[in-house]
Amino acid sequence: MKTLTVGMIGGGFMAKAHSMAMASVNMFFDDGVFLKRKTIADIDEELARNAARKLGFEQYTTNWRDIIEDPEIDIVDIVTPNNMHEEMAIAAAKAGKHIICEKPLGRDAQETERILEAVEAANVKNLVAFNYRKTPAVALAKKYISEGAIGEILNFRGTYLQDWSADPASPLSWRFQKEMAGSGALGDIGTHVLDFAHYLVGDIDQVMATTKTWIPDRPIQKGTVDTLGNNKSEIKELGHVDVDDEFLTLLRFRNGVIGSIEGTRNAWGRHNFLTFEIHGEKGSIVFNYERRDELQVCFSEDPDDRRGFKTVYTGAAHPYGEGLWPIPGLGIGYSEVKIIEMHDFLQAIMTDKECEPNFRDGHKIAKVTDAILESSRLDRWVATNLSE
Ligand code: NAI
Ligand code: SOE
Repeated sequence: MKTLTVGMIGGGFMAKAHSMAMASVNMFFDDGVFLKRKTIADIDEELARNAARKLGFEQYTTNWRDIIEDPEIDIVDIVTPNNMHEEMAIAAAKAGKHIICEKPLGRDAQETERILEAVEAANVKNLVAFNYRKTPAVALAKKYISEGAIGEILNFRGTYLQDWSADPASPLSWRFQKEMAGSGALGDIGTHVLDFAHYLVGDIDQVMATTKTWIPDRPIQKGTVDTLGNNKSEIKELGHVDVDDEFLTLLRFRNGVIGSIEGTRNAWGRHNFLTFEIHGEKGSIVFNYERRDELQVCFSEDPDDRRGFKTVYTGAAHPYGEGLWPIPGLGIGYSEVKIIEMHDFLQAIMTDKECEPNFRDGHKIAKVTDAILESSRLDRWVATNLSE
């Protein structure tokens, strides 16, 4: 068993998810690697100390560069707000560390291009955390599509609807500030659906979009962690939201497929309503992350009196089934999805293969994201220029 040593930067929500995956991955998959959680960094000292204790790190620091400069550290895991990804990822690449970086890879495609250049020059493994494509049902959809089970794809419809910011009292965290987030619902949740589209259908060539900010001002939030609307601010003063609350976009894929995506964090009653529906010449596939054990499929070749959607519950017979629970329906959760992501990252390191999705994928998604914002501004179709 090889040991690889980890430094994690950021001590909030994703620090917990990634640490849990690091602690559990060996219980599910045999990758031949043990991850030693050495150092966690957070700018908030109390938070860093607590994160180290709770998440199983040997030590903490308030200076993330301590992690970069530590020669024992093999892997840097970046789970900070989006504005820090570029500086941290480039420094980690220059120090020769393998990198996991949360999505979106950067605030815009200029940043992601520089990050991509750095990892390619350093030849280090790099994974961008579009974890939802690791859900077994989504990997199964990919398998059906690759095997031609629904024939040539005609269209892709995606949504990501949440409601944690629908209340105007939901505070002005970093996610509502362009300087830190880059964009709003688009970069935060839209990028996950764009990743589905990119993974399952292919490159997006053109977009026609509109964006909207419904709640222009919110109470200023105390502290550096975004509590996602769960704690109302004690501060009455309002600050300005300068990102989108909602976006809609039409898509033209390079292979001729057409599609649409919509995303909002202000849809009361929707929590993690991340869906896609794909129609092909020979059938259809439907997925909803709120029912993530299930893939709905319909095949045109079924007899007229039997044709309709059936539900496949993922289990041992499906992607990643060898490591997960032995009976379908026991339940795939966010934890399992993050464990699979970690397993794929370790596999890439151990077998010297490219990570999927990697920073090249993250850069492509950033180019599409930029084009969506540009299209909304210009009120016309905009090219994504993915091949440049
Ligand atoms: P969070 O607000 O819960 O935590 C961010 C942490 O980073 C805070 O503890 C903050 O103090 C720390 N931080 C800020 N600047 C820092 C610096 N210079 N050095 C060290 N620490 C610093 O944020 P969350 O939700 O964990 O998000 C982090 C990243 O993960 C974002 O890029 C976000 O888009 C992504 N994310 C991805 C999810 C997924 O499903 N893939 C889910 C949630 C977030
Ligand atoms: C908030 O919208 C959030 O935590 C996003 O940042 C994640 O990427 C998403 O997966 C869950 O919701």
